[in-house]
Amino acid sequence: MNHRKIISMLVYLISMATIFMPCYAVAGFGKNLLLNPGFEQGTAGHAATSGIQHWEVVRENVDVVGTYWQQINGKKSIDLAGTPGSGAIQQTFSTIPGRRYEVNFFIAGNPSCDNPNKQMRYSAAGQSKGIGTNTKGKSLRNMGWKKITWNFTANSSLTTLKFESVGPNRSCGMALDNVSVFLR
Ligand SMILES: [Ca+2]
Repeated sequence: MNHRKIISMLVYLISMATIFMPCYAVAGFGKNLLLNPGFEQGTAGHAATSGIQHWEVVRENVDVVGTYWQQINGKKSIDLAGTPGSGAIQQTFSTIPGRRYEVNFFIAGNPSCDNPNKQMRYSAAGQSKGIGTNTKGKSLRNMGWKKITWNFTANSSLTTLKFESVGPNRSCGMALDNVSVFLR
């Protein structure tokens, strides 16, 4: 291989690297930005105001539910209505202002008590959405977990994703598990 060929090959390799590298150099690409996304770290228990690793309980309390109901992923999930309480939890992570992020999570409703209509609101970067589910026909062994997808645009280098119980329920509320945030 002569010098010219080596140089043209190097130019080609560098230009390819320049084309593809930005996709991978951006922080968080292809990786869930949340820690303890399925609430597995920490102990199951009622009226939790702390102890759910990497998550902060920011209003009243939530329940960390174990074998009590059918899980969608792992061994624990959250009841946003605590014992008793209208709970809210959040986690903060690094983001790139102006970029879109995809949020995925699973919801169900605690069918044991309270109004069968379970409601919550979720928010990030000043954008928010309300959601409801109904526990009619559901049971603790047939929770009817469903996946929710949402997108937000970051407006800061740090973003807080928050889930809060909404409505009158203070003991049996929205069940939440398996949360992920991906850079789009
Ligand atoms: Ca879980």
